[in-house]
Amino acid sequence: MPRNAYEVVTDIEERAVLVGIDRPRADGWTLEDDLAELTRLVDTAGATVVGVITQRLDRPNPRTFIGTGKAEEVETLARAERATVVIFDDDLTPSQQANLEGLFPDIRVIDRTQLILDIFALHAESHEGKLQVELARLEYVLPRLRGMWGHLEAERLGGGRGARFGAGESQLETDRRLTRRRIADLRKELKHVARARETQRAARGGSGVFRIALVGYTNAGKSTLLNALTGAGVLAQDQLFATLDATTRRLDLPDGRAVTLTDTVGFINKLPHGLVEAFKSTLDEVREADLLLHVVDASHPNRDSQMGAVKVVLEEIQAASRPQLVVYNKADLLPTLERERLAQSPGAVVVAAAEREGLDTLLDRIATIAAQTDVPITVTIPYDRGELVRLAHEQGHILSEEHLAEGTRLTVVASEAVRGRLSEFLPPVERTPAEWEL
Ligand SMILES: Nc1nc2c(ncn2[C@@H]2O[C@H](COP(=O)(O)OP(=O)(O)OP(=O)(O)O)[C@@H](O)[C@H]2O)c(=O)[nH]1
Ligand SMILES: [Mg+2]
Repeated sequence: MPRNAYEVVTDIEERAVLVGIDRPRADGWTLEDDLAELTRLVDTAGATVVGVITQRLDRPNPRTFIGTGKAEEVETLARAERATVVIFDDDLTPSQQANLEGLFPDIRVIDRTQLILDIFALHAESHEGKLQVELARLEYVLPRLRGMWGHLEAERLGGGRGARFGAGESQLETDRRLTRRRIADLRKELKHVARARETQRAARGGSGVFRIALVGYTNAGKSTLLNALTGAGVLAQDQLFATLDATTRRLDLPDGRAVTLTDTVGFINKLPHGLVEAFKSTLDEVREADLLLHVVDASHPNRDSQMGAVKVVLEEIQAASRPQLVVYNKADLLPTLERERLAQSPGAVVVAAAEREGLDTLLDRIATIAAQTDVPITVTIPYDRGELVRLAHEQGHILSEEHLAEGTRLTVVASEAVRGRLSEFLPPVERTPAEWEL
């Protein structure tokens, strides 16, 4: 069977050897954290970790990433453990990957990014999700295509002898051309598919309904929280990247206001850039939300680093400036003292979504935040336009009401849509000096 980067890692019973590099880090993650997370990813992909090799290294070897001696050690361990795949925690360049596969040709060599792409491929359900994943995978594969002459190409890329291989080159060029064409087609189709959802989203945005997006590290409990708050019934399980598709549900707040709540794909440390790009349209929901609920697995030993990683992704998708409420979840797994300490932190609430604990406090906080964004308007509605007074009563929140000679004077907090209907009865705008100059 030809070995290529399209293969899903779980096609056969995979036995994996992990390779991690111990190097100076500034982001709060340790080698052990990284390897524990990589093990979780391997688990989620349905494979088994049969060995781990680490190396202290300040700078990766440009040819083989790890040193040559270390590569031999990897091979020895992999053979002893009958491993089918070697997984590097760090990104390999296409030539490093090719060179390593050249060293042990019957064992696949992949990196963390490819493993994450494989998991996404396994979990993609919707048509759009599948297209997004295929796009990300092909973008990843394109520079790694080696055609049927992979070993020769590998040597060339690795700076070995030889420059061009006639037949191999042309086969490779065909593969590349086909892949590029498929990428272009996928982009086009994705645009088309995204348009329908775009229209719904625009309608929700235009209606002035307050929009909330759940964001957070993968497995933090976002889907569990959506289910607990809205009875959405989406998949929630102890797996990384269980959710890929965005789901939006209506949520009724204690003050009677209806808002929308959207659950979407989780983030991870070093989330492959290609995936962020491919999921752009899904993540628009996050970028345009009025409030982000940042769901955190408060019981996770890497809680703070995970929060940092979420911040990095939010920055990457230009959503870091959205208003945020931190939701420390899985409080049932915390010692009481820690729970109380977290509850004191400003801009945060503590819940246990799976136990339905703390949800009332959370809803009150959301209601308060949503209400802060309201700007009341005062309108005087003539008595022959009673339907607008009714509209204000039904869909707005009336702060005061007076019956004057010229009509009903209302001060009301309402959605943009309702404000629009009432706007013709706003008092004439008092213009500021700056506006006079225009
Ligand atoms: N103990 C405990 N477990 C919880 C709680 N909330 C969620 N979980 C568990 O955490 C795991 C992940 O929950 P999900 O809701 O799927 O997490 P997610 O953030 O949607 O994860 P992805 O979609 O994979 O990114 C599941 O096994 C849940 O049962 C909680 O309050 N307490
Ligand atoms: Mg989920």
